[in-house]
Amino acid sequence: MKAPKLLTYTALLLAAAACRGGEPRQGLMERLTAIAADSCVMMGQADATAYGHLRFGACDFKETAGDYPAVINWDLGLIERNSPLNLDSVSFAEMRRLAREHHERGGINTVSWHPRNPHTSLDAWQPDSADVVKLCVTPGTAENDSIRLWNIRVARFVRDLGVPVVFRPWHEMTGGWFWWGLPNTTAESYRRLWEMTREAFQAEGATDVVWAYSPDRSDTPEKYMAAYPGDKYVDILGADVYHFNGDEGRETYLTDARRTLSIVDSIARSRGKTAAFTETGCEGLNATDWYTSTLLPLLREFPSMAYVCVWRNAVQTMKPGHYYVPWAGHPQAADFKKFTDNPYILLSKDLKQRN
Ligand code: BMA
Repeated sequence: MKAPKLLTYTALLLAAAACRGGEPRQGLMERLTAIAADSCVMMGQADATAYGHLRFGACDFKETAGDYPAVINWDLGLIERNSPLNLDSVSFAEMRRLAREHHERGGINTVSWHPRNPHTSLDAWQPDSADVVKLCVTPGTAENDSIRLWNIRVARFVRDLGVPVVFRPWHEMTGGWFWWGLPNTTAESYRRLWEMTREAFQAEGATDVVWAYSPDRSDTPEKYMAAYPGDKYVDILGADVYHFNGDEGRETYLTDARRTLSIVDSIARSRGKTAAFTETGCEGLNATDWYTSTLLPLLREFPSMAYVCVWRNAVQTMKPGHYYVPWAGHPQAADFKKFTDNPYILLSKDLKQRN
């Protein structure tokens, strides 16, 4: 076991007991809070067990680190259309199986959702000159009908998983790339959109959910909180910050991530919320020894983060160069192994041992 502090260990035992006692949401919350309270951080990757760089069914993370990640993120994009496959060609049936399997081995599942634009039917990354969020939250519009139905489909999928998850809807809203981003709507409409999703989950009985707020990089607390739906709707304060431009981009990444995570850390403390680094990564690992030279020192500065999650390793024939974890034989495989072997970084087996 990677030396948890005594206090934390006790908290984890209590959390595990809460899980067994039939309070899945509470158990998950307590596990996250306990890890946030010690100096360790759980390591995660999106779609880690669904596919790898070479093929579907591979897990590059396990092949390189020797263990599964502690956290896996799943994306529900296209569930709103009742599609059998998500936007990255993972079947929802397989996703359900993999999420349950991950839960069984002691891991934590998180869920994101990139729904299509209900006004144009284009993908999530295509905002429109219309305020689509406003249309969604206005009763009587076609978009309102769509979003109500979509929320129900998401809620039912999450409920039927049968395992507690961290859900972080309407993420990166401080950037303008998604149709729900603040530059394309108002904070008021955005909050109503979030509230509608919460209401649908409640109505459908999808209650084993821990809710995460994940803006993009922020340079002030005001910017970070600009779309905050309110303490009663949020359990985890997160942030998504990526590294761009290889070695040259290192200082910019570190500066932006430090600034953002400091804001997350201090607001989480003041509001009694749990903090997490909900998305990060360096696409194609084009910065030298990214894990030990950049991510590890950054994480060491923010021991209050419960988890960190890097993005997916797309199958190379589908999206070449779009990967965030090295695969076996990749030049940074040894660096990643060194990172994951660090006692501060928790993988799946470390969680199992703690329970
Ligand atoms: C993005 C990219 C896309 C993917 C989406 C949802 O960041 O990885 O290729 O479709 O996330 O997983």
